[in-house]
Amino acid sequence: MTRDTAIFDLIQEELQRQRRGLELIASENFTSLQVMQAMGNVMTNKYAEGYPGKRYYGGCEVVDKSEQLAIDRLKDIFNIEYANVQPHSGAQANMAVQAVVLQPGDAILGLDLSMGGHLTHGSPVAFSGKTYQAHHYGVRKEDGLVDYDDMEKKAVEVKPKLIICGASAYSRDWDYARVRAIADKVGALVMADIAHPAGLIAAGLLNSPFDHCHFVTSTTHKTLRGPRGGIIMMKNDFENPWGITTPKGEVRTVSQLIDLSVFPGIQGGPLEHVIAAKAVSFFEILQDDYKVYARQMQSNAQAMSNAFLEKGYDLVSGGTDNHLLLIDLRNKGISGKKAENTLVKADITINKNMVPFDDKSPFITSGIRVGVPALTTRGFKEKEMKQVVHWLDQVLMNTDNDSVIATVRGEINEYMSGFDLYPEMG
Ligand code: DSN
Repeated sequence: MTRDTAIFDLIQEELQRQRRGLELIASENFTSLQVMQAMGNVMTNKYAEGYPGKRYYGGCEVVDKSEQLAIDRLKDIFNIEYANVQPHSGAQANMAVQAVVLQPGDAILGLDLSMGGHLTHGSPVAFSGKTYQAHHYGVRKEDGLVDYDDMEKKAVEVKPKLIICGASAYSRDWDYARVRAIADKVGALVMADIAHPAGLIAAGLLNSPFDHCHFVTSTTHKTLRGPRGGIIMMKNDFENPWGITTPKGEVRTVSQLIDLSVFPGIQGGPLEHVIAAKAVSFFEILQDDYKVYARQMQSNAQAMSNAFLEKGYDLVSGGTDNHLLLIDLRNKGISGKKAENTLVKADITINKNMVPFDDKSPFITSGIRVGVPALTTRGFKEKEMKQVVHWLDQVLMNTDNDSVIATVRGEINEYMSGFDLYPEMG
């Protein structure tokens, strides 16, 4: 077969891009080589609609074992009763849970996207906002922390069937017990989307949602450092409160409904090659050195936070508990868009991000989000974080000075050559 050099050349180009730059996108990471190898395997050839032991195709005996291993390892990581490892992404995980709990038009309550929330938590441009009647709580203007009083007030007003906690641009921990108390008051169920902090929760460094939230969803590729994908978890299974039965008239458990919601509800054949890679990443998380990595992520984010504060940057909520920072650039007179576009010229990748009570559009934004999972994987520690902030500041203070930007890029490229990334790939 003729080799597709166009694509393999681009893969090489992307490897060089990842190697030479500072990767600060809070939702990105570098998987281990074995996670990546497990993703490119013969299991991609296999159809396996259904679940281990209950498939619609023959020849699933091997992928059954691999998927079961992924499920068992994930259950071990979080000490939980139920896990579904098939969602192709975090969006599908959230969609599957919502499809179990909600009927079209039902009310949901999630953190506002412009305050750090996520598209799948009821944004009008996403399925959740189009299908359900979405309401939002926010963060407090005075300190940038989630406004649980606002959540409670809205919950009492709109009586949501589902309250969603979790965020994609929030640097503080969550009070899951408070969320559950609010939900109980109005008869709602709770879904925690821990896509961002999952790795820190796995390592016991942040509050665990499992004792308080009925459903917990996550992606696997952010702080968990696995392949791109989604997962759904429950600490305890329970009988469905909607009286849904099997064809034989037995009341289904909620875990059965979630399984059915993922397949055949919203997905077809599971990506068994990705599930194998999820299993490998779960194996890695169960090793002691993952805890060391997670602790380093948290220390690095704190070191970065202190370095930004020393240089007069305005951090939403004043700092961080997790792996990311949200920086309001208004006092520096730069938009998020300008910052993102200029930093990338110096091989620094971040994303522009709205800040709470932003006066700019999502295409411009007043802020940027920076995160440390990827650089921590590269081996960066607190000392290197200070250097990173120094470079960011130099570029942000010289957005129209191409010579300063080029000098910073040269320094970064030289520096990064001292931190291996996939040396086996040549
Ligand atoms: N797009 C992801 C992030 O960057 O946080 C969330 O889905």
